[in-house]
Amino acid sequence: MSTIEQNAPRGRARRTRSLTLVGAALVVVGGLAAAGCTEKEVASDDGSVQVIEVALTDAGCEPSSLSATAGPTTFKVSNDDAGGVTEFEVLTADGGRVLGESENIGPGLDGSFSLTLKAGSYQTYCPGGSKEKGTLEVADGGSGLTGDPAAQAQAVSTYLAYVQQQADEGVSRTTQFADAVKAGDLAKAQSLFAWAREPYETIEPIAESFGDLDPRIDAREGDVPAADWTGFHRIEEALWVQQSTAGLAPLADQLVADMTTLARSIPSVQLEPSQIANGAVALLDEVSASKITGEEDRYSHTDLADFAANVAGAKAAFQAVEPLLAADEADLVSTIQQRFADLDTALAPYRVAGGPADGYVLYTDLTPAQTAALAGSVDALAEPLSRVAALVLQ
Ligand SMILES: [Cu+2]
Repeated sequence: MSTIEQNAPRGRARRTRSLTLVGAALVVVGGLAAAGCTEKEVASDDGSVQVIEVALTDAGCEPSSLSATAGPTTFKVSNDDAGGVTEFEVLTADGGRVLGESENIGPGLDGSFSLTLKAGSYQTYCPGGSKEKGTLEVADGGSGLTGDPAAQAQAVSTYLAYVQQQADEGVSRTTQFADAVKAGDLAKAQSLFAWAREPYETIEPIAESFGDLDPRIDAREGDVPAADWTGFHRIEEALWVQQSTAGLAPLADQLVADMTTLARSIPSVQLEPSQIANGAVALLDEVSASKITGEEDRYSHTDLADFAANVAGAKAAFQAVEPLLAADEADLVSTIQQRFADLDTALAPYRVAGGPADGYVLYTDLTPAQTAALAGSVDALAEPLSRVAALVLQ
């Protein structure tokens, strides 16, 4: 589980906590909303994006009843001083599925996420508020989306092909890792650990959409009750702290089984281009929250391998949706490409042939100044990348 649990240094007065991709497609919910008062700018014929501002307060989401028009929508979520409410979600009318969310927005922070809203009723949810649930009514916008459906479908299928390939590779690598664990070969198991994780780390936002699969595969100690702790990091703890493979066979088998379940579940994933773009940003947030901090691989210190995998996954997601950006977004595209290249350059000094973190040095070999410089490169990329989701909808 690599959702953000710790605040990473981002060097902004008001930090922006970004969005989490949720691997569920928006569905058309039957029935058009009554024409309520629409309070914010509305997607217009020129394809601009409507912006809905939501404040987190101790009472819950403010306002608690929202109106919008079908089309591309960016939710801007801010929290001035609500200590107990840090998250805003948009859910289906029955509350069964999260369609988009912005989380870890503590006092003084803000965040945003984008969705393509279809006409119908939705729930909003600000857990921890005195009134947690609210409503979102979306009226038919008439003209609907202006995007090219064939190009959008192509972007989704390009990305899902990448996800499937990574998931399959994850099964293969995890199987080899599990075999070393089960053979009692401590040195080999340790040497395969970072390598086995990489495919998972490239597609983690997708995995997170499958209920408890991500915690089963990737939870850290304390994320789940001790008796339920399984997956990569449970095995990592035994290999590095206990220096032993004793008793790990069932955990190794379960890890392979869970990775196999993930790979088999990919064909059922439904996505919209905006969710792919949101996922790219979510992967960079993973880097900031759990790799820059050395939190993720706290026993093996192989965080830089995960770091590189998160960035590779973000790049694949961006490349899938990049053809959907209008020609007049060429500057944004070249900025993002340059920042990916800059991040690669920033990582290059830590890449060593045969490095212990599958080609990288250990996290513990970095100085605080070096991790801060890497964090700066990640932030420099996250900022323009976070603007893509709203633009691919048009
Ligand atoms: Cu992770």
